[in-house]
Amino acid sequence: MISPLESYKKMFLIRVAEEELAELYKKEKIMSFVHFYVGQEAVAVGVCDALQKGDKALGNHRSHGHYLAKGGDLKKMICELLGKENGSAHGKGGSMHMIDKSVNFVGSTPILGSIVPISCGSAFEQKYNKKPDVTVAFLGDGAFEEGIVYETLNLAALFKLPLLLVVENNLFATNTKVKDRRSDTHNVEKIVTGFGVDYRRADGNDYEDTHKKAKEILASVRTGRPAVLECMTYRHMAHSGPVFNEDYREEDILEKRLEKDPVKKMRQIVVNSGISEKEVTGAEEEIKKFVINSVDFALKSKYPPKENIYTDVYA
Ligand SMILES: Cc1ncc(C[n+]2csc(CCOP(=O)(O)OP(=O)(O)O)c2C)c(N)n1
Repeated sequence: MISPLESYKKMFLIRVAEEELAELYKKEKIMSFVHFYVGQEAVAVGVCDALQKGDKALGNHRSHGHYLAKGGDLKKMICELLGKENGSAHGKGGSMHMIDKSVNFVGSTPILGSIVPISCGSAFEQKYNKKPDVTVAFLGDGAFEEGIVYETLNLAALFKLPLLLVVENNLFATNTKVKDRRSDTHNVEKIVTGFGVDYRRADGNDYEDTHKKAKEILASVRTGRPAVLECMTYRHMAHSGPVFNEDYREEDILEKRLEKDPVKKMRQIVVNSGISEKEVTGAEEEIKKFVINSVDFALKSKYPPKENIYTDVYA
């Protein structure tokens, strides 16, 4: 069993790493779009804590948190963002193409919905080869509106695949609200269950609720009942880049978001579990040091040599 402190450390690592990366972004050290995960940490960690080693995960354009929660290497991740050779894709993928087979992070792609059929293929392979593993795909509420999602739900139910789609509903797709994109009667649960796929909803700002529901639903996913877990969450930063506040979110004011800060909430759970304030602060200091060292390592790492320009490139 994973202790609350272990889970908190993972959430805190994601938070601090993202905040440091935001600083690098402002200094123009990252030469691509970056979609920060700040505010959604309880989803990645809550779900990944319920996974087993052999289980596979895929992500989207906002996947630093998914990658780290699945056991990814922070140094490799920062190198990848900076286009360095030590990166998880040798600096050729960048922020939106996280991949690391050593931790069964199959990959992430920014074309909305594109990982959904790939994750279905992965789940098909697991079932076909009688493996005990499942595949989990993380996607946003916007991506969940792509047509390919519904074709995939149909196939996953038909073939009884061990597939879990985790929908991170942060209420926005770029700057368009869910309620401006869907009819009043749109009902995700009815749509999903209409295909014969199980559905659960979790408070994605709350590690415990997300983890509990992920654990429960994964037990049946593992038996070949595909499912959707919709996690209600907030992103604290802009759609892309590190700006904190945006004027299109009038009903989603900053204070309301910060009140539900999942990292703050998890810290309280750790303290309530009997861990001393001193131990928690000590762990936080260690993580901050680790993040600073990792950034330093990435800044000092080399860019890939020119002769590798066609290596690992599909042509
Ligand atoms: C097929 C496709 N259409 C449009 C875009 C441009 N785009 C990138 S992210 C995004 C919003 C995604 O929203 P959501 O899936 O809810 O994820 P979030 O950014 O909220 O985490 C859009 C429209 C894209 N990448 N792919």
